[in-house]
Amino acid sequence: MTSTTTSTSTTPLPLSGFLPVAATHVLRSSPSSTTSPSSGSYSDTPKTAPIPSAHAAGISTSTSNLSSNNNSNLSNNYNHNHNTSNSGISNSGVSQQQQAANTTNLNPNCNSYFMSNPLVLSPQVSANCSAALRDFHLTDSNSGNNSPAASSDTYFDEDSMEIEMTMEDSFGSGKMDVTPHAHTTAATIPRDGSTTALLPPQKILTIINARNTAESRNACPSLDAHQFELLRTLGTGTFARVWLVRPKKEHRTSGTEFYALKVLKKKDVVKLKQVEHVLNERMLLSVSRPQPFIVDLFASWSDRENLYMLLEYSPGGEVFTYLRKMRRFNHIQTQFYIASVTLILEFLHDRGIVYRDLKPENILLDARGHVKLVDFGFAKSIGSQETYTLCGTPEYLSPEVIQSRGHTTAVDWWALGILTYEFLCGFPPFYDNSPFAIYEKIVQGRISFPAALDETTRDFISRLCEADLSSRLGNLVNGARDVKNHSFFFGIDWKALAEQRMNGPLVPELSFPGDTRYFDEYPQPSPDFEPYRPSEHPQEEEFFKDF
Ligand code: ISQ
Repeated sequence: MTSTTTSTSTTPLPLSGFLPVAATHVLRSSPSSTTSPSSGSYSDTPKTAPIPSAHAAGISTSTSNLSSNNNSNLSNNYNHNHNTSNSGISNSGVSQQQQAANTTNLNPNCNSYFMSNPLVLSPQVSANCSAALRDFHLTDSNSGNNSPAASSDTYFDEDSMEIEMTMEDSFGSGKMDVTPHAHTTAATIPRDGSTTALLPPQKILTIINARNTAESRNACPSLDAHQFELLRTLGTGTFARVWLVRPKKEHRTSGTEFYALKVLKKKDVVKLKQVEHVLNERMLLSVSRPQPFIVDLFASWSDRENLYMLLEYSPGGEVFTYLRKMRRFNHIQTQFYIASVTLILEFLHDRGIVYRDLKPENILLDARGHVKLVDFGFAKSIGSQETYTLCGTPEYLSPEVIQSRGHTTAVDWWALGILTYEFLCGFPPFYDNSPFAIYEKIVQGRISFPAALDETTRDFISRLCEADLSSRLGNLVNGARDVKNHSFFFGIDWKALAEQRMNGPLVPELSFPGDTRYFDEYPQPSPDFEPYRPSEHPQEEEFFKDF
C-alpha cells in the first residue's frame, strides 16, 4: 500500500525463457523520489507514525530460539541500501522495545474504544521511516494490455481532525455530478441494472445496513459523495486517493463513524487500462465479506468523474511502517501476522480467488492490532484455472509468474514464504537493485538464511518458496491445512485467532476512532483541468454503470 509508482518505461525482461512483456516499475518507496502522488508517483513524505507497544498476543510462545529483534547476527542491508532512516529502535530492538515498554503509559482515552486494550506505547518511539524500495507491475502481454499498470494506491499519514473538507471543497462544486446518482450500489446487493434516485439526508449507517440486507437495492436509499466530509488523505496512488471520511452531521448516527473512502478517477482508470482490475477489486471485496482480516467494503458507487469504494477504516496503518521502524519482527509477532494471512489465503482460495499482491504495504492493522488486508486490485477469481496476467511486486513474484508459465493460487503461498522471511529478517530473500536482477535470483531459487533463523522457520519458508508447484506447501492436496499444521505455527490457537479473541502483538495507541497518527501526510490533490467525458468512453461507461 505504500505509494505505488509507475514509471513510463517499458523494458523487456532480460532472462531467456521469459515473455518479453512490457514492464512497469512500481517502486515500493524510494528516498530520492520527488514526484507528487497526484502525478502518479509516490510521495517521499517521511513516515512519522509512532510505534505501538509490543504486546504478547495471548498466543503461547513457540520454543523457537529466534528472537529476531534481539539478534545482531541479522544485518539489515535492505534498509541501509535504501536509505531507510533510523527508526529509533536499534538493531538490538528487543531491548529498546522492552525499555520503551517499561515507559509505557496507558492512554485513558482509549478505554472506551479498545475492547481490551493492553499497554500502549507513547508516540516518542517514533522516527522517520522513508522505507524501502519496491513494487513492480507487469502488464498482461496476452491481453494486449501494455500500458503502464498501476496498483491502485498508497497510503499513509498522520494528523487529526483539523483538516476538514467537504466533497465540494475537494473536488470543486462545479465538477461534481449533482444530478441524481444513477448507480449507487451496495457491495453485497446483487445488481439488477436498475437505478436509484438520490434521497433526502439519511443516516449512513442505516443506509449501509439497509442496503446490505434488503431484497432489492431499489428499496434502499442511496449513498452519495456529498454526504461525507473529507477529513484527510490516507494514501494516494496513480489513479486513486483514499480519504478518511465521516458522514456530514445530518447523515451521522454517532460521532464515531469513520470510513476510508477510496476515490478512483475514471479518467486515469481508463487511461491506465485498469478498468478490469478496478471492477475485480470491487467485486472480490464484496464477495470476501465477512472475513475479519479483509477490509470491509460497505458500499460502492460512481458519479460522472469518479468511482467510490466506502471501506472500513483501519487506523493502525501499514505493517510495512512498523517493520521498517522495528527493522524486523520477532517470532511471536511474525507468527501472529503470518497466521492471520494464512487464514485470509485459505478463505480466498476456498472461493477460487487469487490475491497476487501480498506484501507488508498491503497489510494494515486495526485498532486492536489485527490484520486487515487491503488493495484487491490484482485479485482475480480463477477457480482452479491457471491465469497468465503478470502482476505483482518484484520481490514477491514466484518463478512461474516471472516465466509466464501460467499461475494459480499457489503464487500466494510463495509470497507468504517471502513475507515470512521479510518479517523475520527485515529484507526479502531475493533482493537486488534492479527488478531484473531480482528475477534472476528468484529463478535461481537459492535462499540464504541468516544464522539466527532456526530449522523450523527455514523449513517453513523453503517449503512455501518451492519452485516445483507439485511440492509447494499450500498447493498440495490438503491445501491451507498443511500450512497451518507446520510446526512454525507451534502454539497458535487457530480458532481463537479466527475469532479475534486476543489482541495483536502490536497494538496501536489511538485516542479516538478517527485518529490518523499512523498515517503520513499527503499534499492536497492538485486541480484536474482535464475533465473526463463519459460520452468519449461508452464501452468503459457500460462497465462503470455496475460499480
Ligand atoms: C482503510 N483504512 C485505512 C487506509 C486504507 C487504505 C486503503 C484501503 C482501506 C483503508
